[in-house]
Amino acid sequence: MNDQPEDFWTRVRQGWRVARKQAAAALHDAVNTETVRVAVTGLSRAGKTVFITSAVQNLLAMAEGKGALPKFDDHGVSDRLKKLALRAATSDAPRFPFETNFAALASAAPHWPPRTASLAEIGINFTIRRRHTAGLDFFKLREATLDIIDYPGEWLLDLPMLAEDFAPWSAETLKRMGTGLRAEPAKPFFDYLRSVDLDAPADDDIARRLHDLYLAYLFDARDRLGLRYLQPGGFLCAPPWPKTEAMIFAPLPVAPGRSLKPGSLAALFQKRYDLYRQDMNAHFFDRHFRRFDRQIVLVDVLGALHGGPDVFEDTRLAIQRLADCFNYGGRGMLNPFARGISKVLFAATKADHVPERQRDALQILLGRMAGADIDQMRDSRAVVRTAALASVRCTLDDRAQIDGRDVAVVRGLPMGRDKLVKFYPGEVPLKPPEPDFWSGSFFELPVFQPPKLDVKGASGVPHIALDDALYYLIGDRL
Ligand SMILES: Nc1nc2c(ncn2[C@@H]2O[C@H](COP(=O)(O)OP(=O)(O)OP(=O)(O)O)[C@@H](O)[C@H]2O)c(=O)[nH]1
Ligand SMILES: [Mg+2]
Repeated sequence: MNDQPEDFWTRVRQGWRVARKQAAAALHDAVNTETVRVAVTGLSRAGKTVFITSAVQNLLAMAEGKGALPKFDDHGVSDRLKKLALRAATSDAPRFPFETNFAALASAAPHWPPRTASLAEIGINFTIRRRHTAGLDFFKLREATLDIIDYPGEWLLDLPMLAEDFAPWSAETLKRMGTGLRAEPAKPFFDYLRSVDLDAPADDDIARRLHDLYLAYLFDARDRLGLRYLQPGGFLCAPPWPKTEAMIFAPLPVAPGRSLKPGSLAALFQKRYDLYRQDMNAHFFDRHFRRFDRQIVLVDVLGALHGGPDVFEDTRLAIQRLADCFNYGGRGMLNPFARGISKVLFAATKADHVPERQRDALQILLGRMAGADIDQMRDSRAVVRTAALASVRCTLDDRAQIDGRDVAVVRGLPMGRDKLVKFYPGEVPLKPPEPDFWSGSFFELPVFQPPKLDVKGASGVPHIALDDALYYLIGDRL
């Protein structure tokens, strides 16, 4: 049916109005909304979940004008902030259980949130007045979304595996297993391995036995010895895809470059190792890790010192390997993961275990643990910094007499105790310590009870330098 001329022009006018509105909305969105994705990474138990919980609660308190994040006040962010709201879950990832985690910290008997078993994400929407509006209302308010994800620290250490084939990965892993603290828990695995013919046709029972013994070693090394550089991380903490037979493998002594006998155990494990890397890449690194703008790598430096020479060396190696993976100028293959990342912060956590005087040393030591790579990264596209922080400050600075000397200490309530104790952590060295450093008794490290918090979170969570870290990461985008 043909339009009457007046109907036709009415529709043209209507269409034009709709198109104009849509174009204005699209322009408004393009100009006034943006998303900043911050990756919070770190080895297992480094303090990622606590960092995110405290950061979110303190941002909420800052929006209420509670002065929870002084750095944001100093830079006028709190004044310009109109609204801050947590975003509902998206279909991208399960929501970070912020409310449950905060409730644990703020309960009548304060306790720490549980270990993370899978990936979760939280989004925070900021409605904020622009610094400069050029006098136009159109530009007055911006919407910025901050996305933060949490995941088990174990998965992170699969990142270096992406650049390593089965033979070199096996060689390196078996070498580490044969030395230091690891040798004892690894013994049953090595004993059985010696009885296995790697060129014989693959046998399911042998494959499973090797895998089980390797798993037992990994768990023992993590839970009893406190070691962190353990791969594959998906063996210790279920990976983000259903576990299949393809995950039944272990490192084997196969010569790099040698072609493996088809159908043999060695060939089967090599195939499964490649499948594992493909899955980890597709389900975690490619889907989540790659899309970040900013990166904070949390490191429990004090825990590493407390653990003694093997644990310290293990942590140092892990941090160095990770720094290498984030290095733009370094290994080409991994660069895509860091493609969009323009700021990186390496932060030593739990700095409330040491008095103020020693927090600088903690930061310097962390920089040196990351090795030369961290300095190379400074020259590259990303700005890299180091920091020492406490997401939840559980102690106060104090002084005590030790062996007739007046020393700086911290005072806090160890978990499960009813009296505050003064605690002298020992001197934090400025560089990875020499062997004689470990001969003295060093670094007692109690788990402190979180401080009493307002359940409604009105006044935020006490912290040390969390505001500096957060402002460095996102301040320029607010
Ligand atoms: N005193 C103090 N202890 C902290 C702080 N942050 C973390 N901790 C301690 O470190 C433990 C581990 O912190 P989490 O945040 O759960 O560590 P994570 O990196 O998420 O660990 P995974 O989920 O196992 O990878 C906590 O249970 C606390 O005992 C802090 O700021 N101060
Ligand atoms: Mg966690």
